[in-house]
Amino acid sequence: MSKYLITSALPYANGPIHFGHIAGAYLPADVFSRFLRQKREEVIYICGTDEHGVAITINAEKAGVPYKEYVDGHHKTIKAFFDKLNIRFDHFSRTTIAEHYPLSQEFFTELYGKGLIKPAAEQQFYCPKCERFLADRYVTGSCPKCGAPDVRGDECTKCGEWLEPSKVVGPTCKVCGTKPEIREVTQYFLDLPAFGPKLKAWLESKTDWKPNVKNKALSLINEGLVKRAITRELTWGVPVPLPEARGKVLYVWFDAPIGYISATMEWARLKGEPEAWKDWWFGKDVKLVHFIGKDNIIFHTIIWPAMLMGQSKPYILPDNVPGNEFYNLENRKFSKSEGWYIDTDDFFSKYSVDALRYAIASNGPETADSQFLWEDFAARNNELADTLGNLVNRCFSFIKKNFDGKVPAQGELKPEDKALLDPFQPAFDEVGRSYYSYKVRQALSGAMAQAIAANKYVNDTAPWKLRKTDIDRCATVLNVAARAIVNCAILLYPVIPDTALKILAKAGVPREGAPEFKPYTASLDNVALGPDDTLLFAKIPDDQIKAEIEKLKASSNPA
Ligand code: B3M
Ligand code: ZN
Repeated sequence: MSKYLITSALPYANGPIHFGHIAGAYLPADVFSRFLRQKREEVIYICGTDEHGVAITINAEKAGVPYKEYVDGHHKTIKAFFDKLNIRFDHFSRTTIAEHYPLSQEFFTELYGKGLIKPAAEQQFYCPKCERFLADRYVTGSCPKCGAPDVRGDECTKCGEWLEPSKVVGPTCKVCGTKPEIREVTQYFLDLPAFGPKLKAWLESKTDWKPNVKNKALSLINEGLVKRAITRELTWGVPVPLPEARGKVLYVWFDAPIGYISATMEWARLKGEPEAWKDWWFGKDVKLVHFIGKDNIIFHTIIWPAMLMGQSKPYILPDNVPGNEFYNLENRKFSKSEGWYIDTDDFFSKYSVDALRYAIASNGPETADSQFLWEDFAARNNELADTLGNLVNRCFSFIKKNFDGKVPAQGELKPEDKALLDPFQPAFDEVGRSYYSYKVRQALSGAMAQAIAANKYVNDTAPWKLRKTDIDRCATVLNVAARAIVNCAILLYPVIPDTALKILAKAGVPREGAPEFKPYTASLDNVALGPDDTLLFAKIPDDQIKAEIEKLKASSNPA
């Protein structure tokens, strides 16, 4: 038994999130933590919204809303979206809670005290009209590489060129349009090169990481680490805890990962054990696992571990950083502003959450970019309806009709019964190994193979015929089928938790918390089925999917 401290990247409280985020950092973590709870491991799953940074201040200003009010709104929307999708955190916090500021400042102060953060002068744009320094995205101009107009100061959104405000051609202040002047300003730099050898040795010791994550991190080190400015001229954020640094805040990427810890502190405080967070963050036996998208690799494998290494308190380092690739929508990036998105209220008024979770998980961006395709979604939904839904429905309604609603007692097992039931133990072993190693696609195909086998078993044994010719054999077949159904539900629980629990309730199986991840061995003889007769999944007709695709194309307005 181990203890697992699981996190998902903290989404910016700067707009709604979409299925692409879900596929990359949230569903995989939810599946992993649900599975670990089934294995009776000790788990906490922590997340929250990332509420600082220039992208947020600009949008709040544009909306004419105070920063706090702006992030409050998005925090709520994002939380509700996770609830809807059954992403079940132990705690969902935010980086504007009371714990977060002093903790972030402590991280800075420790590194500063050790000389691992140092001030240096930098040339920066200053808007004389707004009377402030312009952080990266407050400067706009045209891209020096592709010439695109109105690009951001930090990155050309057209050609992807990595920019600095000083490289932009014809710079103007994004707020008032004034041409800014260059002024010298002091910023504070994290000395990443000082951590290079230690980071490298630590990364090289990781034998079970995804190759894409480990290789990316090591190649960044091999290319040579540079000092990074970790402060900004802003009024929104964690103030730099130095008297000479008035008006500066910590760069959002410095304080954001500290949010994992402050959220755990808040979780502990709310449950009335304010010190309990230390059992996790200082626990030598705890495995810290950060689920992220690939664009966050550098922060979680280099900068954040360096920040942790530089502390004198005994923080643990990440045990693993399962980074996923991107998940698009019908061959393009999800983009609400470009009309290339799915209206989630509309979606969930028609389709099931578990069908979506299943579709995303069976085709997740584990090793390469993947995407939501409407046709694929319908196929996965219909696969669930045809395999699992149909199996459950035919067996249980047959039992209700012919055996008084109780699973009939099992007689002696024949070879074909054993051929269905015996493979469950190896299936649990194999599917379990896949879940443990973040291979959800593989886990799902192993689990569904059992559901397919169970369907075939019911077709081949044909209990509806046996009812007239051999009622005892009919009883045994249904008992065996019911056991197979229960086992399939347990195998699939991490991905389709609601459905799995519904199936267990339909089967009259008692449970506490997540169903334990092992073959179900208790007798089912004469167990009364639950009262619920509703169908698990409705099939989606082809023309409905065609209409969805048409609707998407009609709303598209490429910028
Ligand atoms: N908010 C970036 C993102 O949402 C950032 C992640 C923070 S994780 C500590 O992709
Ligand atoms: Zn200005």
